Amino acid sequence: MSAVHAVVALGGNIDGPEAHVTRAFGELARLPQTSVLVRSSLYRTAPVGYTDQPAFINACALLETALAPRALLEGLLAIERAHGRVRDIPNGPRTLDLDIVLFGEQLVDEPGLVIPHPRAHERAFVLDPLLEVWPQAVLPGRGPAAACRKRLASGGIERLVEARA
Ligand code: PH2
Ligand code: MG
Ligand code: MG
Repeated sequence: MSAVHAVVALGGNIDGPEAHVTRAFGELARLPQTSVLVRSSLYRTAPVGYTDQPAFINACALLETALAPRALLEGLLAIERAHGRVRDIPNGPRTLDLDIVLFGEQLVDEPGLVIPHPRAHERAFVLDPLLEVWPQAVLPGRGPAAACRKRLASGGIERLVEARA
C-alpha cells in the first residue's frame, strides 16, 4: 500500500472528555488501512474562540494510512457520531472533534475538507501535541510547526502527566 503520514487532532470538552479522547485513539487504530504510529499526551486547554464553555482536552495522533483524505475524513466523522457528537453551536461544546491537520505533503481544498487545517498554525492546543508526535512537522504554506508555535503565547495549555500505578 502507498501510505502517507497524517496527523489527526483530537479534542472534546463535555461528558468526560478525557475518556472520549482516550477511546478515540483506539478507534483511530481500527480504521481500515491505518495504524497509529504515535499518540501524544493529553492536554487540558483553555477554550479558544467561543470562550464561555468548559476547558478542552486536546491531543494529536500520528497515523500511517493508505486511505484517501476524503475516506479518512468519513472515518473520523463516523467516530465522532459514535461519540454522540452533535453539531449545534459552531466552535461550541462537543464530546469529540477529530480534525485532519496534515496529510503527507498534500494540499486539499474541497467543500468540508481543507488540509492543512486552516487554523492549525495559530492554535497552540494543536501545535503542542503535534510537536510531541512529530517534532519536525512542516505545515505546507506556513513553515515548520515549531516556528509557528514560537509565535504564539505560552499560556492556557497544561500537559497532563499520566498517573502511574
Ligand atoms: N476547538 C475549537 C474551538 N476552540 N479550543 C480549545 N482549547 N480546544 C479545541 O479543540 C477547540 C477550541 C473548534 O474546533
Ligand atoms: Mg476542530
Ligand atoms: Mg472538526
